[in-house]
Amino acid sequence: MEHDRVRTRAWVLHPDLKSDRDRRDPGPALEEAVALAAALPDLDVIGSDVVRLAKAQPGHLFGSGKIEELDAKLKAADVELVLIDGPVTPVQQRNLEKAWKVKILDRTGLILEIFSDRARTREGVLQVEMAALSYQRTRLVRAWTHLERQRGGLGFVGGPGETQIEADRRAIDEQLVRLRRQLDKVVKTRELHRTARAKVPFPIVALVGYTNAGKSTLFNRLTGAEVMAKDMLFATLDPTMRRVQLPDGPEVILSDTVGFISDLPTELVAAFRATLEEVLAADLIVHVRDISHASTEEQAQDVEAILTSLGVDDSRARLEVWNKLDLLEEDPRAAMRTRADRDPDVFAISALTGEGLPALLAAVAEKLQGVRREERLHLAFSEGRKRAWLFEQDLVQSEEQTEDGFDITVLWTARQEAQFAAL
Ligand SMILES: Nc1nc2c(ncn2[C@@H]2O[C@H](COP(=O)(O)OP(=O)(O)OP(=O)(O)O)[C@@H](O)[C@H]2O)c(=O)[nH]1
Ligand SMILES: [Mg+2]
Repeated sequence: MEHDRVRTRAWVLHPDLKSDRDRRDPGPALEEAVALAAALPDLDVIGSDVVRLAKAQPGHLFGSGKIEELDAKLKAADVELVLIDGPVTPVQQRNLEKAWKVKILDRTGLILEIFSDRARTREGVLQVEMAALSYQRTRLVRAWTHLERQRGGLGFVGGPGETQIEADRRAIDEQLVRLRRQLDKVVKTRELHRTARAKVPFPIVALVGYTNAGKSTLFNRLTGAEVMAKDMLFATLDPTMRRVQLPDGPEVILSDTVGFISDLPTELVAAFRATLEEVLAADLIVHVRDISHASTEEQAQDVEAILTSLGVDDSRARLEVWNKLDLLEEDPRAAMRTRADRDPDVFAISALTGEGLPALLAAVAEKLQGVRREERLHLAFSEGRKRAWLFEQDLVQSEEQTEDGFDITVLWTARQEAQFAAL
């Protein structure tokens, strides 16, 4: 007998909606949905299908013929959970659960489950809980008319259904307020850490990118750290930071972050905003892409859109990394190198074999040089503490003593200048 946790037999469906303007290539989309499902422990993905649809049916999402056909399949495979890779309304969910006698989870629900499984820090746990509750709250509202009918109420305002929904909603709101308070406390503690970190002289370099692009592998390779790098979506959730000495360059702080994905639930973006914004307040953003992936262009666009929504604009120093070069055949690999070479801000690499890393590191050093400006300061003798800080941070290029103090030439980033001003 097995004594490990009960495993759930799951099936993945990707609705391919003809009416969807942002329709994704169904093959890779289904593959990604299966990988998402596999990212949850205790799930066995038995099978998967793309379901072509002219448009979503309000009641059951799929047409009746399709529902019967799938019913037979699901029964034969003894499926208990169906993951639908897209939005499913509460009404559609109920109806499909009844028709197939299975549990239904939609894409947002699945991503929330994964995040909840991965969260390690107190902050991460609280953020995921808040996101899940906010999501539940929207489902309550939309389920309302349906519940009214279920309970046989007349459906006018003030009926028994509304009272129940109102009560549920209030309970969620109260819980959200409690979580928010706890989170604020955690964030305050972290701010203390951040102030400590602000004293660190090094420029900050943030690795961002689509989930599974290879950020943690690159991070590990550059820092010698053992951050979980796995062929698993959302392996990394909480940001990790490490010091790295660039060859022929400054020491920097490298940060690894949670991966992005298309249709990232808005509740999650909202919940993780504070953490992400802090990470993204870096001096240099390095966008890591899996260049061997069939949907690499779409993934890059999704990442760009999320970065923009988080307030990272074109003014920020940026590099793009085309990772997993080793997975390409020889000819496309050579072509990719040539294409990357044409753009001074693009680097083709393999985090696995180490190919292309020296050039990338040199570019990081050079970019950081670019974001640093030279400035002349005059400090009075009484400002010894400030002067000491500049030396501690290794920002001083040259110094001359004058009658009333020091003329100092510094080389610093805007972030370092702001730190100096706050002293
Ligand atoms: N062949 C090859 N595989 C790579 C390379 N870089 C990363 N991988 C693999 O890709 C998978 C994902 O790598 P991770 O480093 O965990 O990706 P990530 O971007 O940190 O993913 P999340 O934390 O989920 O956002 C792992 O199986 C890695 O071994 C590479 O250059 N070549
Ligand atoms: Mg990672």
